[in-house]
Amino acid sequence: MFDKLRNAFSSAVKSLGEKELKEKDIDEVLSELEVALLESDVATEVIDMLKDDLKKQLVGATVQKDKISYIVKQNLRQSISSMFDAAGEIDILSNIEMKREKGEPYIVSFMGINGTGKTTTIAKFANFLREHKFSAVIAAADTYRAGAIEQISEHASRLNIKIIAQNYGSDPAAVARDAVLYAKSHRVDCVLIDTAGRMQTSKNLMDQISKINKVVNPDLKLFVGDALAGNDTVSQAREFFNYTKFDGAILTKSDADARGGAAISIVKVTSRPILYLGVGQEYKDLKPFDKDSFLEMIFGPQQTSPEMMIQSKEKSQERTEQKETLEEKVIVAEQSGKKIPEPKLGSRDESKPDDTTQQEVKQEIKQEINQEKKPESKQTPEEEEDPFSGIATNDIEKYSDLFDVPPPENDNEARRLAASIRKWISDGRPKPKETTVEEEAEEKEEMTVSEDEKPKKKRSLFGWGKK
Ligand SMILES: Nc1nc2c(ncn2[C@@H]2O[C@H](COP(=O)(O)OP(=O)(O)OP(=O)(O)O)[C@@H](O)[C@H]2O)c(=O)[nH]1
Ligand SMILES: [Mg+2]
Repeated sequence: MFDKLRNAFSSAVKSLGEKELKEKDIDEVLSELEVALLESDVATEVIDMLKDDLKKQLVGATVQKDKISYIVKQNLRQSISSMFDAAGEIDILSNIEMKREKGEPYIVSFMGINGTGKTTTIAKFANFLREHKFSAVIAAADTYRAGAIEQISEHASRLNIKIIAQNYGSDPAAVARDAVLYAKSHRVDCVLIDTAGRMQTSKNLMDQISKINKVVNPDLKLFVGDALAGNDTVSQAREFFNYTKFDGAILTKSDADARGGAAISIVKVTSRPILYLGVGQEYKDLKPFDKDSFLEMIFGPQQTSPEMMIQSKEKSQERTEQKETLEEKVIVAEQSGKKIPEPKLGSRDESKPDDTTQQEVKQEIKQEINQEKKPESKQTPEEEEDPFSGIATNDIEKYSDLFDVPPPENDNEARRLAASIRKWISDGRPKPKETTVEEEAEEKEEMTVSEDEKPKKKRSLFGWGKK
């Protein structure tokens, strides 16, 4: 009887405690996430890369057992968020302004595979520039695809913007150069270069685009990717990046039935930022990319996970949320070696100097967690983890013999049982028949066992009824 009880006690203690994360634990959580990422159009190759990164970050981390899923998910979200941050931002309007002040045009080339939306995006971008009081000239440098020159000319005429074009088959780099010369001589703020999306071979296309870039040396080389391209996005982005070292990307067709995971693929493969999203077929349908709303679209709102919600039924919602956020920060701090995410609680100074060591910040966060825990319990952390801490083994043995106690089946039962043993000790270790009627009534009141679960024997006093 005693061995069984002791074993059950120790397993109850373990389940309350911490665990070192193994690859297997992370795989379990990631298998659910993988489906969600695939459904969001993140390329499979990129999902594998993200999984590997996450394992490198988390394997060996010590986490609360019941929070593994939450922590893995939050770290994935956090590492994608950091990836976007690391790609940086480009303030195009300020850069145009700076060039204007020097009396030079700001040159932008748009490149991407056929049909991704280059020409449409140029028209939207010209409209966006006009709204910000910048003038533009368009270079019709797709001299390959039939209809390409007419298409961009139509947009230019609707927007009342100058276009520089030559015949089909002429040198696109020469068209681009003419547009730049026009901009310089007419003091136009911006040159927007439309390029072909397909040539006889991919190599021809890449050579042509490389030549344009070499001749006019754009201030900004933009890759136009299609949100619907899924797995193809990776190979497209990689190939264009290898040839052109583009500075940023625009993701089109984000309004269509796509969840935008292609943005993750592009940033992961190229470490270049997504600058704008195409969200429709009208000129106004170009929106600056916003990382936070994007992450929300992919992962849902940043809040407690369902398992946290369940816990919060036992504790107050607010306390649980605060504790999870802080514990998450510890894991990120310990494992990623990256800057600790800013607190959501507003409790720490956001302007903390950059040279603050990880160790100091970790310590600070741990203190926050401990402070959070204090009002709830006066016990030490060890005592919190082990409900039987401080109770002598022979008291447990005696109690189990006297009251014929079966092993607890979960953490709550273990806690209740430990409390009952403590009370029994403080009452002077009474034998079963010594228990007074009042005491029995009092203890019964503490129990939450339903009528049909109530054991018939005296051991029902100690509440190990199944949930
Ligand atoms: N729904 C939606 N459609 C878009 C968006 N951007 C472009 N399109 C459509 O995508 C199609 C192709 O757009 P284009 O601008 O011609 O694409 P392109 O990259 O210039 O294609 P090529 O010239 O063949 O290389 C057109 O029907 C556009 O209207 C967008 O953000 N949302
Ligand atoms: Mg085009």
